[in-house]
This record gives sequence, C-alpha cells and structure tokens, in this order.
Amino acid sequence: MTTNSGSGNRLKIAIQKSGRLYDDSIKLLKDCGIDIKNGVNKLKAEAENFPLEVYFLRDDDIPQYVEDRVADIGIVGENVLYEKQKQTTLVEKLGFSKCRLSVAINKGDSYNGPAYLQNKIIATSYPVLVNDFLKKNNITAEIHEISGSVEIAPGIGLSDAIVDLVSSGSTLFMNGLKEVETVLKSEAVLVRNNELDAEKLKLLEKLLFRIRAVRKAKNNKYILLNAPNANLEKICSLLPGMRSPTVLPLAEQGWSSVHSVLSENEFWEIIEQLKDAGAEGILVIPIEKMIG
Ligand code: PRT
Ligand code: ZN
Repeated sequence: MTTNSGSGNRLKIAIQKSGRLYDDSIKLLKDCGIDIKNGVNKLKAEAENFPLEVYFLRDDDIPQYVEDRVADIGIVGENVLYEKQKQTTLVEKLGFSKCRLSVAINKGDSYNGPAYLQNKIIATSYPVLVNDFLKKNNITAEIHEISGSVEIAPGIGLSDAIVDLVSSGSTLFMNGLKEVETVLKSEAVLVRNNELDAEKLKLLEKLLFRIRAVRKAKNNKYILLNAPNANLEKICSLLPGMRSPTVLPLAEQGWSSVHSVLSENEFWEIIEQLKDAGAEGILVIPIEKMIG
C-alpha cells in the first residue's frame, strides 16, 4: 500500500460515513478542537488545525481498514470490532453509541437460560459473536445469518430466537419479542493499527490527550456555592475538588464562596448533603475541557 501523497505525517482516522456513529464521532473531534470540512459524499477530508485526515467509511469496513493501515486509527462499535475479528488494538472507550447485543425470544415464551436455545434456530447479523456465546454455554443451535431487520425473523417463522442490538428495547417490543440475555455490552471505541510508527503514535497520544480532557469535562461539573463560615469545614469535606476546593470570603461577614468540581455520578447525592449543611446559592456550570 503506498501512502505517499504528502500525507505521511498525518494521522489517518476512519469514521462512519453516515449512521448512528457519525454525529458523535464528528462532535468528539470538534470538541477536541479539530474542524473537518466534509463535502457531501466525499470519501476523505482533511482537518484544518490538526494533522489529521478523515476517511468516511461503512462501519463494517473500519476494522479491516485499520488492520491494513489504510487508516491508522478508527472509531467503531465494539460489536462490529469483535464480530470482524481483525488485528487491531483497542485504545480507548468513547462512551457513546452504547447498546447491547442481546438474545430475544417471543414475548409469551418462558426463558430458562441459554439452554432455551438448544437445537433452536437463531437469526442474527453477528454469527461470530453468537457462535462464541453458544460455545461458551455448551449449546448447539443453528445460526441463520441475515443482514437487516433481524427482529422480524421469529414473526415470519424464520427463526425461534434472535440475537440483535438493543438500545431502548422498543424495536423488540413492537415485534412481540422480549430481551432475555445480554451477549455483549457495546459502545464506540477508538482502535489503532498494531504497528504504528513512533511519529504516528505521538500524534495519537496528542489526540488521546484531548479526547480524555473532553470526556473528563463531560463527566464533571463546576460548582459554586455560598457557605456560612461556621459550616465551612463540613461543606469542604463534601467537595473534593481537583486538589481541594477554592474558598473565597464573601463581602458579607461570616460567609464564604466555595468553588469545586463534582463528578456527574455523585452529583445529586452531594447536592443534597450540601444543602443540609447550610450551603446556599448553589450554581452548577458545565466544564468545557478538564486537564489533569
Ligand atoms: O451503513 P453502515 O454499515 O455504516 O451502518 P449500519 O447501518 O451498519 O450501522 P448503524 O449506523 O445502524 O449503527 C452503527 C453502530 O451504532 C452499531 O454498530 C452499534 O455499535 C451502535 N448502535 C447503538 C446501534 C444501536 N445503538 C441500535 N439501537 N446500532 C443499531 N441499533 C438498531 C438495532 O439493530 C435495532 O434494529 O436499533 C434497533 C434497536 O433499537 P431500540 O432503541 O429499538 O432498542
Ligand atoms: Zn454497518
């Protein structure tokens, strides 16, 4: 493969051309300060302010292109990554396009674990992952591979069960099916070619540094509040901050302004405790980037 079109020093990233991964992939790059001009139906685009070249592809093809180093890195769902079994390295989970690959059966049937599937016909677009799942559970079943609308297979008598991606569950529900077992939990991930040279790895590190700062910021909020000095110690103990909270005196005697950072997970619980400890005028502000 010749890659010498003056782009040797650019990191080549493959992202989905259109579909469920597209918007969040572009947004992630944008949040990392990387602007991409994507002409309609273009296969390739160059970032303006980062040495990055973007290839727009079908998600199914991304693992192969990364293995072959047509692209140095790629963004793809774990479901596709593991199904395709290409030689790539998972660099980072990206936290979007979350879904699960699940077994679903007719709503009225009772499920007694994977043994339910013994000698049954299973329709799926993920034969490799289903085969692994069956093997792991010592089940023999027939896999019927179909590429789309898997959820209609039981209704038209094509299969007894399906294994398909689920997010809200409404597709299953509308087709008279119920989800009974998770085969794989999936989200978008960043993958890379196994043999990137030092220069490409350095660029990848640079990109990764930005991605982590963006993701960390998304999971954290900046919080400001007014605290009566009498309760300051208690309030500060609830707020870890990046190092420790910032405390500034208010013009009003006996009160301080406290600034800190809270993670999304513990957010509501800590807000309650802060109020109980006498905090007032609590402001919560999104953080754009978070370093360190
Ligand atoms: O054209 P190309 O091949 O690139 O795209 P595609 O049509 O193969 O993929 P696309 O864009 O539909 O999905 C891309 C990736 O998004 C998948 O590989 C998953 O990693 C991820 N993802 C997240 C999902 C879903 N959620 C999802 N709900 N992919 C598909 N679905 C489908 C599912 O197959 C089912 O038909 O949505 C339906 C179920 O959704 P609910 O909400 O009704 O449960
Ligand atoms: Zn696809």
